Amino acid sequence: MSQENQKNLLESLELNKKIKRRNFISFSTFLLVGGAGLFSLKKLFEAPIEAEGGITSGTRIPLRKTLNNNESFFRKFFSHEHLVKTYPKSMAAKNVRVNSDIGIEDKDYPVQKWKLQIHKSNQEVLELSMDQIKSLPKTEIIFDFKCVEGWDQIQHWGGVKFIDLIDHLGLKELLKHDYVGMETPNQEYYVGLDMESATHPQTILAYEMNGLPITMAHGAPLRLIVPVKYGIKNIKRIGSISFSNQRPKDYWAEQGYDYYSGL
Ligand SMILES: Nc1nc2c(c(=O)[nH]1)N[C@H]1C(S)=C(S)[C@@H](COP(=O)(O)O)O[C@H]1N2
Ligand SMILES: [Mo]
Repeated sequence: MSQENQKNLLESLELNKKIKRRNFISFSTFLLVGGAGLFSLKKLFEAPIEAEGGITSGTRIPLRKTLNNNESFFRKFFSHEHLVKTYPKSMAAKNVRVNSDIGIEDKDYPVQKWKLQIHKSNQEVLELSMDQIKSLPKTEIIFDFKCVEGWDQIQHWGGVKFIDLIDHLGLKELLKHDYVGMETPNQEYYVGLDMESATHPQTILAYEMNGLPITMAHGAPLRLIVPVKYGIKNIKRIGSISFSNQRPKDYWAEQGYDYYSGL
């Protein structure tokens, strides 16, 4: 072997060693990082599931914490100073879109006999007729109604602000709860709302659409219009309202949709 060749051989052996050392370091780092990842995953899966009973239960607590933090951020963002954009009446759709009809399929539902039930915390139930509701101050709103399925439409609704109704009934104590639950009379569709959104100044219990009584398909005689939320929360044909500190059951949250469903 020439001296030149020998030098090359020695150099390449040296290089091989270096590569081996580097490979060793990378591989160890890989093991360490991977191991740490597995460890936190293991911790996550060993973490207790959120207490049973709540609709969002079934999520590991560390994940639930992140979701809850996001939610409190959005709650502040949609505080009562933040109003949804409104439009002139002339821009409101004449042919108002009808979406799903869960809980309101019955075409012969006796609207005349309908009464709104308000469950007070002490098991007492208050019943209100449509005339009583209509005697309260009326609020109208023209806004862009948005459905999670990807459509939106400028619509004109009229009714009583949820906050005004509670106020006029002298039930402000009930607003100390964290949540409001609403169900159709047959209890087949139901929504849960955080108190901030329920008492938002643009949230109304609507009995009019384009200045006329709400049609059956749109939720006669009374439906929720909560402009800070997607359509799914805007329950048609409200039968009862209740208050709680735990999340009320929510039809679409049970199907995996975001409980909050804010815009
Ligand atoms: N009772 C009841 N309310 C409901 C629904 C429903 O299926 N049943 N669908 C929701 C959805 S997904 C949307 S987008 C709106 C649609 O209201 P609209 O039919 O008046 O357009 O109602 C919401 N409220
Ligand atoms: Mo929707």
